[in-house]
Amino acid sequence: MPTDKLKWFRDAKYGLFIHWGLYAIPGGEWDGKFLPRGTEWIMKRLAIPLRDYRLLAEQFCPDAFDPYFYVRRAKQWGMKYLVFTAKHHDGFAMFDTKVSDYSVMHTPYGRDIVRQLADACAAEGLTFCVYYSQMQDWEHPDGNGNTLDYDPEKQDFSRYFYEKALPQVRELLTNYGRIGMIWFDTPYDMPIALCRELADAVRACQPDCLINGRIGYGLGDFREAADNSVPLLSRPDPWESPMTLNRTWGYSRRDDNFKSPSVVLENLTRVVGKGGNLLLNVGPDRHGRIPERSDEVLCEAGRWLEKNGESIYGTSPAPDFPYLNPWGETTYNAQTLTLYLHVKQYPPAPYRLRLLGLETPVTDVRLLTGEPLVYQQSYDPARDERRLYVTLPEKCPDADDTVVAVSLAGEISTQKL
Ligand code: H79
Repeated sequence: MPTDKLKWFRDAKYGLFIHWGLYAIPGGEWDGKFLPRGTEWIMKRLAIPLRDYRLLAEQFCPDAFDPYFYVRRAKQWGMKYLVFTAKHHDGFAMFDTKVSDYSVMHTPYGRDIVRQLADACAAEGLTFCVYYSQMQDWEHPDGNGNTLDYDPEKQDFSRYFYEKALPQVRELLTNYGRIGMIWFDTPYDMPIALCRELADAVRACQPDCLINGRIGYGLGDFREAADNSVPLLSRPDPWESPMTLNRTWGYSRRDDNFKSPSVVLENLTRVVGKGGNLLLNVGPDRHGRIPERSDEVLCEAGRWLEKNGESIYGTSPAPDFPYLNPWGETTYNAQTLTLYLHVKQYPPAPYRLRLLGLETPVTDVRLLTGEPLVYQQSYDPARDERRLYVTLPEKCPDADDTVVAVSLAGEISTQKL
């Protein structure tokens, strides 16, 4: 039997995305102009010429960067893998590359960030993954996207591909130990033959390294949802939802629109309940510091996960229920035949929850903390409707998400409308 290289990913459920590069220095502001979203796009969106943008490299000196802090925090936050932007669309490599001078090695800091994070992840037992923007590159004369400095008519994309993208991807997969996954982005109009060549190169270097769906043309190992999007329906194959904590991936000096811990948990249970992983982003500042509010929110969500982790990790995709539940989401463990009800809108007196459409007989209902709950399961033949009622304690045990564990007599099945 071949080993299932997707197993770690299937089990992980929750990962940390880190967007960090030169764009952390302006943090969304340039010459009095301000970019409200997507600060990592500042060069392109504010039409900054490459000769000006590249001067940021002379200022890159993150005095507070500590890879172990990131990795330990990711673990404390309940995350099982880390994806780091080795190179974003701006083309600047956060690692030691031999094929370009446009890298962290040519800054006052002068040390390989990818190496430090890879080593810290290996030491701490977190799966290390890299983001690499394979098509857009606003520094290379033949990369995609920089129409300000370069004339698209004169570009030869394959030159960029063979001179920079392919060798850099090989460097990442050769020099940093085991890479759990390579996260490609925006394939757009990259020729399919080159996408295939890229996938083959990854597999030749590290056959177990996963490739995300944004390599394009279905060549990846799993499907990537659109940025900041949660699918409506459950999918049985592995997939992932990448999401920001505020409204930007890169650091912003002004964006304070952070999700609350409760909204983070709502997104996590929604994604996990439909069979996916949540990849949640932080954007460190120019010093290498994680914004304080990001840390607070993720710590609180992490404390919830410490208590309620069994309702997230090790769960499996389940069939959809026929209706949205006004009280919250469900997750399911196929090994233990347990359905978890995540109660976010606590019902008013008489504190009764209703779940329609569960066909499998229920054998026991209790709070995740162990307290047994009164329940009633019924079938109404006139309506052809299956109902489960659960009576909750009067006092809400956890305002962020109270978890109810429903034990089932067999594999879950649900009614369709
Ligand atoms: O790396 C993050 C984004 O920079 C990248 N994908 C995630 C993971 C991405 N590349 N392209 N896009 C997302 C789609 C285009 C988004 C844009 Fe915008 C809308 C570019 C300009 C307007 C986001 C919002 C960036 C600036 C404002």
